[in-house]
Amino acid sequence: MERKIALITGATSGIGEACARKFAEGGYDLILTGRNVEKLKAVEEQARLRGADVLPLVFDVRDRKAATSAVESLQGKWAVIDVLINNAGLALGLEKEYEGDMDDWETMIDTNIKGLLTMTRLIVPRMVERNRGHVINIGSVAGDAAYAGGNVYCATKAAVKAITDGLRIDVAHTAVRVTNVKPGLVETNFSVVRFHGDNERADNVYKGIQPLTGDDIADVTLYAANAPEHVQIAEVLVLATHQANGTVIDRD
Ligand code: NDP
Ligand code: 8X3
Repeated sequence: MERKIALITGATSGIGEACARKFAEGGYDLILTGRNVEKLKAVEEQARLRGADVLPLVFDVRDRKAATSAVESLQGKWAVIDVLINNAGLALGLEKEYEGDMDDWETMIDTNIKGLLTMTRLIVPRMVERNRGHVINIGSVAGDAAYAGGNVYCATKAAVKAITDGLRIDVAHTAVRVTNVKPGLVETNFSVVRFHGDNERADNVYKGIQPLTGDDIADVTLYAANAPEHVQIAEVLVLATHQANGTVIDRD
């Protein structure tokens, strides 16, 4: 059977890295994208060991020119993307909105919203043309409601919901499917990045609760991708068992 191709942004860590492994095991060939060449090589190796043919692409999703030339460089089978996983993203800081760092805001908006839009705009036209494809955006429970200090990050994930819902409407005349996977607490590098490398503060986020893993989210993502063609998993909220929503978390 012909192997499908998935493109994963932010494949160098956490959920993106787990998706690379799970999709490789699931029989996909992979276009892995990220900024860190060394980490990308390591993930590429893991995916190859699991049987995938891999094409690495190094670019920052905020760099529209670099993203465009990377996508335009795709030749042959690599130009036919079956699944786009818009995963690259981050939170920076947990300050009150009136005290927040405006550079952090810009980075989150440029990555989580504009980067995701850039990849969508570059890849979905071919899906529409072929009447086949699947866009899976990694949103968040943070997009459902703001939490203290979440302000701009929560807004970016609320935007991911609106952008995902909007795309689903715009491709409803085609067989292209659109999914918003909304994780809760997942232990990855996310909190280390959020707290600018403060590991102790990052560890505290997952204290007293068994968090989700990148693999848990990758399993759900693969399930959505592999659902029968007539089934569109529009949205899925995946929480840790002792987490009720973005703010109610029962800790030991
Ligand atoms: P990680 O920090 O482990 O991974 C984030 C990935 O995104 C890294 O590969 C990172 O690359 C990449 N990335 C960040 N900025 C850019 C950029 N400008 N261009 C290209 N790649 C970039 O965190 P997660 O795996 O947890 O995060 C993945 C997604 O999941 C994010 O969208 C996040 O918002 C979302 N999410 C995470 C949750 C969690 O609790 N962990 C819960 C809900 C949603 P690099 O190493 O170069 O920085
Ligand atoms: C990541 C989940 O609740 O830490 O989007 O914002 S949360």
